[in-house]
Amino acid sequence: MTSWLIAEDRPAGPASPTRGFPCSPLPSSAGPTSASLLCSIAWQAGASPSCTICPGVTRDRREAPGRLADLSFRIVDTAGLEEAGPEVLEGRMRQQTDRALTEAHVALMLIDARAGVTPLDAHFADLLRKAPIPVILVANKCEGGAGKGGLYEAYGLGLGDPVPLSAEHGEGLGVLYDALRPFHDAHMAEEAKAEADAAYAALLAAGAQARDVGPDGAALDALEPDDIELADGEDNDFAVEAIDPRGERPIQVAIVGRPNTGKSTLINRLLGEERLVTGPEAGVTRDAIAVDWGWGGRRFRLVDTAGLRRKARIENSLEKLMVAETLNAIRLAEVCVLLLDANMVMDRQDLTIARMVVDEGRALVIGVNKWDACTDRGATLQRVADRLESSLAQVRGVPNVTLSALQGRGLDQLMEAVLLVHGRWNRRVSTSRLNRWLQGMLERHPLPLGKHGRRLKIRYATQAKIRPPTFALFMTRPDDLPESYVRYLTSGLREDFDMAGIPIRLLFRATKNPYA
Ligand SMILES: Nc1nc2c(ncn2[C@@H]2O[C@H](COP(=O)(O)OP(=O)(O)OP(=O)(O)O)[C@@H](O)[C@H]2O)c(=O)[nH]1
Ligand SMILES: [Mg+2]
Repeated sequence: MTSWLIAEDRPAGPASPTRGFPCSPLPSSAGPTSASLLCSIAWQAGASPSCTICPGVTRDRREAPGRLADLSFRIVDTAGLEEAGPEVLEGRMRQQTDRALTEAHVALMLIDARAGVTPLDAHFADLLRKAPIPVILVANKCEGGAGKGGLYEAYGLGLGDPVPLSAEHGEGLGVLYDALRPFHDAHMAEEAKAEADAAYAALLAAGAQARDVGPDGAALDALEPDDIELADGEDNDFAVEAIDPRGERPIQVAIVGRPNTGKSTLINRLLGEERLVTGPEAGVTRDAIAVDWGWGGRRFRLVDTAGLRRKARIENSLEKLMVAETLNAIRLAEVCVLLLDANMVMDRQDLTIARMVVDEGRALVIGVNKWDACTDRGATLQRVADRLESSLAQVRGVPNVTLSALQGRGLDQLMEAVLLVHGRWNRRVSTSRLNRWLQGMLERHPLPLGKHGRRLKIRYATQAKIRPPTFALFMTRPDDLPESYVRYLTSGLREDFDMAGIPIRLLFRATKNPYA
């Protein structure tokens, strides 16, 4: 797929909410932005990148699939191009942009045509001219013929003819299409060639295998690729197998926690590259960023999230949006890793986040990070265990793993725990087993009398849903069932069907005749 980078002069301005494109993420104090272009295109493609609507927000690079008529591509929206060293945040944001510049096939530089060419535009045009990537200059905010002055000025930037566009109004996309088409075609031709090479290599490999197992032992040394006939579609299968041996969807894992606990560092370490901006400042990450990754033969979609501060400390609408985005990431996740700082484990905010995860019915793993810097390991582990027992008893058995994202320790154990809870979260219990189990539970502790003086009866149970495991129980007078009995059943299910640490849901349904 062609990959396009969108860059623009985006001084990290003070964040303030703005009106704007319904699905417009981020930046630029200059108004409709690269991000609104990203969204405009991605949105037309039917994709819904998770977006916020504040300028100057993005720090990481964000990616979304896009489509413009028949062109499909991956759009990468970047933070600014400020020149600074890695010791400051802007410098680390810039590193992300530089990396995106080396990976993309073409860069789109956006200027605000109504504001005209600014000195900053000239500066960035200079930088992009030196970058190893073709550039298309886009003069944005040209809706209804506005911004003509800026459009003409843009010729002076030395980046070729500017494309007049209005990202917000969706005008000028045809001209953009014409500008992009040659890059798309060139890339497709390259891909076709690479595919042909891969198919050729696969044919050679198939030839080698055939020689190993040939029924008559005949050597196939002289075999040419053209001599081997593949059944219809077989070559495609080969390609698919190489990418996705099990044909499974990636397991969606959100990394959540308070600010500064090492969430982004953890994902970088797992990926083995500096994909996300990290740093000692609290609140570095602002967008939920998803990256695909493989481990142990499985595919994962790791989602970095903005750190969650205590509700009382959330001051502005930007933070509220960040919280909303993190919550959304939790809802979309299958497993959530709650990352703690080993020197400040399990304070109230950690517990609040853990409860959010459980209430949303997600599987939870607790990662005690910064173990390398932990001053009292024994006390830390004791505190984690005590707090889980006292405040999260409704999901007894949540695994916790100590790790150091910085040093890359404990990562395999963390991923094993993720797979373990994912398996439990997907647990399915057969109806016959479930009802045998239910009879045993009812015999051990008979149901109490209902408010009308008759003994309650549970007649039948079945698992209605997995992810999280949800059981429907059909009974007389469900409203009379005491909470303690619900807990008895839930913890029995958890223990007897190996679902430790998993939120389990019980739905009680009234049978038709309460007197039966
Ligand atoms: N000693 C130690 N420091 C770590 C470890 N993991 C992360 N850090 C440091 O903790 C700081 C915060 O790391 P980030 O990865 O940016 O934290 P985050 O949770 O993504 O922070 P926000 O995005 O602000 O929520 C950085 O200075 C990291 O170098 C670790 O395992 N050990
Ligand atoms: Mg972060």
